[in-house]
Amino acid sequence: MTLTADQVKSLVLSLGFDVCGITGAGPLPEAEEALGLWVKEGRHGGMKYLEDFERRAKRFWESFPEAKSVIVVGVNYYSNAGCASETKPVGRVARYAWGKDYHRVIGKRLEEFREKLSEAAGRPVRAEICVDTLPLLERSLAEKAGLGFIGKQSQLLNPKFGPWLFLAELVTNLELEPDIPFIGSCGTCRICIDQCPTEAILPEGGIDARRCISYLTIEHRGEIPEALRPLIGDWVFGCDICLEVCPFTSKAKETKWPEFRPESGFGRRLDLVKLLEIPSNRAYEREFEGSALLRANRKQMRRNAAVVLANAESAGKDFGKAEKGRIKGAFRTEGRGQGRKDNLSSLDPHHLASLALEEGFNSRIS
Ligand code: B12
Ligand code: SF4
Ligand code: SF4
Repeated sequence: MTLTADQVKSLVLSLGFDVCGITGAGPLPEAEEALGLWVKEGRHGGMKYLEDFERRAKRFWESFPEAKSVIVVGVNYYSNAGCASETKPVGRVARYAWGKDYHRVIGKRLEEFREKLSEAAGRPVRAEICVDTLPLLERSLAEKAGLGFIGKQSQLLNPKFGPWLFLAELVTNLELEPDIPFIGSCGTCRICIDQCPTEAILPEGGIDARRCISYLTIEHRGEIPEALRPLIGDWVFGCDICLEVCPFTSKAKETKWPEFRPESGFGRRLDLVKLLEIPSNRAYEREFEGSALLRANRKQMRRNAAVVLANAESAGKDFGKAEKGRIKGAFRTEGRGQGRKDNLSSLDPHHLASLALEEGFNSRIS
């Protein structure tokens, strides 16, 4: 049976995906060139895997010469579940990591879709699943598949859900009628550029990852440049500011995927003392199993926690004697800090950050 694009989209939506668009298979030379220039300017920071993107993309398309269509799906992960105000030391987590790891959840649902696709076609269909896992430029593909346009903060802005969609794809040998690319623009708006605390968004749109809090707290392995630390505020994992302030967020709706609601994971804030008291890398991996938080390792999280605590202290927050004692204890018992004779009278920002950094980033702060 020959499947039509409309039949495929109905199947996708029946599986709970929120939006679906279709575009032709094959490389995206203009977008890849834009990525190449961005990398050449060093804006990718330490994300080495973006350096040979074009070669990997070429190899992928060569390995799948019969690919005809890319089915792009979007999953609304927005949740506005409230939470009580906290007096204990906490760090904010970007919304995409509140619930379960989206790679796993969406990957599983796409496997189901792949099976159903073959059933509906009455023959085995070749289909490769991508949730950040193949060398595909997902936002550019989504734009081409008519799902929205790329805003200045570089997120895909969807007319129904705003910037709060996860993107994923199924590359298939089915020949399906493609959608018309979405045409849209931010116009003269520059709210995200003005509101980004680290000035990471470029005037012409796109970001310099080296300044982006999301990059610094999740992808970056070394120390966080001193000048940027105070600007990180209370973000311990990722950052949502340029999505929150975007006028397209007025379109946001509560997710219908329970997996992405805060109660399915670690929620919107992490208890920093509990985080610091996790005794080993293995215990850390066990604790965050199944969460996107695991993208940052324990060393990175301890560094982030130190920066957030230092910022809170600078802002005049007093956590009380007991919590302070636990924080200092958590740093003292770790690695090179073991057995330290420190007698910290406060959570001095520089001292605290240096304790965390000494644990493995081998950096000195004057
Ligand atoms: C690397 C990466 C990051 C990096 C760099 C982000 C970035 N802006 O590029 C860091 C770690 C900072 C990051 C952060 C976040 N990320 Co991220 N990230 C990616 C990843 C893996 C690759 C993105 C990439 O290629 N960047 C390279 C640069 C060059 O992209 P760019 O500047 O936007 O340019 C592109 C387009 O604008 C366009 N373009 C630009 N100029 C031109 C010119 C021409 C002529 C043309 C034709 C096209 C074109 O083409 C370029 C390539 O696609 C994608 C998944 C994927 N495989 O696509 C997820 C992805 C983009 N991230 C995602 C998310 C959710 C986030 C965060 C919101 C998470 C958080 N809350 O902390 C933040 C948002 C920060 C921000 N403002 O971008 C989602 C975005 C979903 C959406 N609706 O858009 C994706 C798609 C993951 C997913 N599967 O859902 N991310
Ligand atoms: S995620 Fe945060 S730091 Fe990164 S560009 Fe957006 S507002 Fe700026
Ligand atoms: S805040 Fe304004 S400029 Fe930034 S992405 Fe949204 S619409 Fe575009």
